Amino acid sequence: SMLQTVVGVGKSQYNGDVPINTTLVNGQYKMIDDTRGTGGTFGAMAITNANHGTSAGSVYVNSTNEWGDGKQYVSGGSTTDANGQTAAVNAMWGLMNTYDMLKNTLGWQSLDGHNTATYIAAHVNNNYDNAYYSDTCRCMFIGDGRSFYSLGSIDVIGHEMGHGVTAATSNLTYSGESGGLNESASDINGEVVEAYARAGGQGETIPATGNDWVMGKEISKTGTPLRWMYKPSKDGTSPDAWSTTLKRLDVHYSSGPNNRMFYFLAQGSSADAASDYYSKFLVKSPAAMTGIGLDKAYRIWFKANTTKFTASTNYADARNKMIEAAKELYGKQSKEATAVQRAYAAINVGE
Ligand code: ASN
Ligand code: ZN
Repeated sequence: SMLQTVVGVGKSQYNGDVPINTTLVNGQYKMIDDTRGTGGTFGAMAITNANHGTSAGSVYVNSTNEWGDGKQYVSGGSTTDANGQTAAVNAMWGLMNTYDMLKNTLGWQSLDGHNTATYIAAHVNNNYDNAYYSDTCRCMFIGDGRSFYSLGSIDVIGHEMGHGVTAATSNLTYSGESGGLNESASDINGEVVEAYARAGGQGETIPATGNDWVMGKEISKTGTPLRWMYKPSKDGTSPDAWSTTLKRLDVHYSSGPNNRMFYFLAQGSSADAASDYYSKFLVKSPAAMTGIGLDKAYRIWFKANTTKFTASTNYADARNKMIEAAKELYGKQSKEATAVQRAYAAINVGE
């Protein structure tokens, strides 16, 4: 390639000083990482400044290779100053780690598996309390937040980019039970990227620890997460187990039981923890189960979502396809396949 990739210093908001890849062009540094992804809108992975609009804007440029100041963006401040760059640093760090987790652990290149470059646009809209993925641009937009801090924590970036992986593979329809599974796929991706990043962002396995099993704690001004994977009902709305009414919920709540299944699969559960919801649904008491660790749990999930799920997969299908994936990866009689079965039984799907 014609571009020269260099390593800059980014002062991130959530992860301290981080090494970020940039590109030196005619004496100026651009927030383009030419080592991750090809093609796409900017020819390589990039971070842009939406500058309070809703389109991508232009790639960040700086006269030195030191970026940001680690502080929350202040509304009304210049978006070309250090404060404006901090959101870009958050974005590049999250995106580098998302890319590396997928590639180094699964051999999956970028979001589509074909290494098509993606980008993140920071400072979308004004005081915007959300972040979102768009499949049109294969990119993500990050708001500065008002009731949240800037929505660029590792788990949020891993979540949004996870929508890109799902869009390129199973393409789970974003409503009903499949929508809940789509959201859960993104929460799972967010936590796995978090675990990978916290362990140093290297290696071919997902570390067993490092993630917090809650979504959005870092961006929360009160310290209260958006979602609790190990016990979704802590948000006051998400169910802990599947039921026939699940499909009517917003996808950010119907994701709950699958998130909990994934937590049990990775981490295990006591009968007590697993049976919390039965006070509400009074079905039966599930057995305690031993987890198989985050690495294996994620490999099974990823295989199922990228090669077995379809747009209309529901919880019952997901359970069957997850068992199939576990058998293919670890053997027909494997403890991993049994663990998948138990984890789904613990959320009232199958037995
Ligand atoms: N941040 C949200 C999400 O990725 C945006 C949305 O509601 N789709 O789920
Ligand atoms: Zn989502």
